[in-house]
Amino acid sequence: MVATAPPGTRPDYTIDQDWDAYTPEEHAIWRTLFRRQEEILQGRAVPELVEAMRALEMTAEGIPRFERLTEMLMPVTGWTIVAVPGLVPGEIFFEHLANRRFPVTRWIRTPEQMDYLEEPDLFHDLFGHVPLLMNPVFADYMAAYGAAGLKAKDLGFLDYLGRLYWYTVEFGLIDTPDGLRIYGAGIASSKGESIWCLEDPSPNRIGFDLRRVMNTHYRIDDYQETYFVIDSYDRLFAETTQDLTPLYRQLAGRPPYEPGAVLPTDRVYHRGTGAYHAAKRRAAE
Ligand code: HBI
Ligand code: FE
Repeated sequence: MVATAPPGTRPDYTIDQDWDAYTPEEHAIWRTLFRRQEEILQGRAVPELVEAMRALEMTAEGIPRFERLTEMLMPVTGWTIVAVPGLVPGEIFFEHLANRRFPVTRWIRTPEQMDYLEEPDLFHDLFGHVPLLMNPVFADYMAAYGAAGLKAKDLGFLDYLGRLYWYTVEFGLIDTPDGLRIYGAGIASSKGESIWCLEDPSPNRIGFDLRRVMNTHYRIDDYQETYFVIDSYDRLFAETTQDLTPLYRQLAGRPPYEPGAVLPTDRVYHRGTGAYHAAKRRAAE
């Protein structure tokens, strides 16, 4: 679903952030979310995520100014922050990423949406996605991903890249000497999933493999049944800058794996019990 562009949206779907228009209530929602998530991420997210927030002067004080973030981000990895009204068409999204412009949704969730909302809001995009753009390797991966998306679009293989994005940029885990850590924005911006993805026995935790990830369905409405674990951002960059066309052709026609599948070829960090999603399926019957 793509947001219909409200009046004043430019052809590339960007708008002005209009920081002065945020209400005290909206700043208060940012403060509540920031304080809660910053606490939860201690010891659960990669250290560079919290370090980057400090470097970007992103605090609980209030909603950051995109221009100020861009001033600090641009010299480090060449990325800029652009305001958008919400989800933008895939091609526009890839075009922005390929040109090192990260689209950040201007609106922030309401108090009723505090724990779950289906579309990315300002907190998801700023708190979840932007800090890692300060990491040079991850920042290069995101630009390479955008370029790959523009190529895949012409080839009709966007689904494969959508899954890659989902299982890395949104819901990725990374192996560190201190154990598994969160780097995916969809987890980092979510209270429940930040704890659940690492500590609950229910989900699988499986070593990242490009083919495997590109050919595995994901959940958009609930916690993931499987989290994929990388060993470095370098690996993501290296695999995404190769020519993916032969890989797409190999995968075309093979039915994707179910989200909860565990294959004999998988490097299994943790084989999940699946109890959480099984209980949900029973409750839905
Ligand atoms: N638009 N603003 C915005 N943010 C996203 O994360 C986003 C998007 N459009 C499409 C999209 N993500 C995904 O479908 C990508 O896989 C293309
Ligand atoms: Fe996102």
